[in-house]
Amino acid sequence: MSILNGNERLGRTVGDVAEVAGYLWQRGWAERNGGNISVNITDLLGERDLTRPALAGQVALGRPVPALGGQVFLVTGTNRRMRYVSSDPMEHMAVIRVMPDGGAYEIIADRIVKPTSELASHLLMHDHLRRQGKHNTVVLHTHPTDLIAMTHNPKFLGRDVMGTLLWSMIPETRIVVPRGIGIVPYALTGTVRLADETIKLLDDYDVIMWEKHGCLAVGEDVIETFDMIDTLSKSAQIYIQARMMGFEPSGLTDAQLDEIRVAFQLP
Ligand code: 2HA
Ligand code: ZN
Repeated sequence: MSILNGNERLGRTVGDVAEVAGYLWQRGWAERNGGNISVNITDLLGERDLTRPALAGQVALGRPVPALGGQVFLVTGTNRRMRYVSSDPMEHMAVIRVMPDGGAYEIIADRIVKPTSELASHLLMHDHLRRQGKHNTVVLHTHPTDLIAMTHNPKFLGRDVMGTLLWSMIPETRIVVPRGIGIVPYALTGTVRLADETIKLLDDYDVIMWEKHGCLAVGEDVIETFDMIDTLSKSAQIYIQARMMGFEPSGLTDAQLDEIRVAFQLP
């Protein structure tokens, strides 16, 4: 029986993931199999689904994730295209359960879709967030063209430089991405090093840029994580268009940004 049968809350979450996967494709942020999404769905499942038998053997994790023992995740499948996740989500997503000791996982959904190549790093991030007591159940990684382009200029890679510049393009960005963006220096995709460098920034930021690669956001739902990246991209577009018109945009002043911070009770 399908894991979706009669589970309205899970059905809604899968629908949200499909909706966002479609946006990522339409935006041109998800070429081929670019990007991946993972959602902790444990709280959406009843006892029967939480304990349903595995479809295949356990797969060991290079680094254990002890805080995730018994937790169940919906994750995009390895080599699967976002454009097809959008049109047929459960054919292109895996449902996995972490073993009680956090040292391995098993696939438990109706058919064997193998999880994203970035699964180990997604799980390390979920493990960190859970140990911090955060309610962030979603990790979203995508390839926004405008934001990635900015990471090719060393002048934007200093601490809080890019985040502050993007805040200053439009008030909405200060409000929707109140903690700004962290920058992880270039590291090979899929590596524990990239995950570790990202985790170091997760206490301070909800959105993190991976230099010359992409963007990662964590949040309480997948729509919210998309909205943060979408808003940053809007700011990047304003910056780029001003530059294309031949001038450096003046940006909101520090006093104007501070006024927004106070008015909206932002951190
Ligand atoms: O899954 O985007 O970073 C494809 C990627 C790897
Ligand atoms: Zn990527």
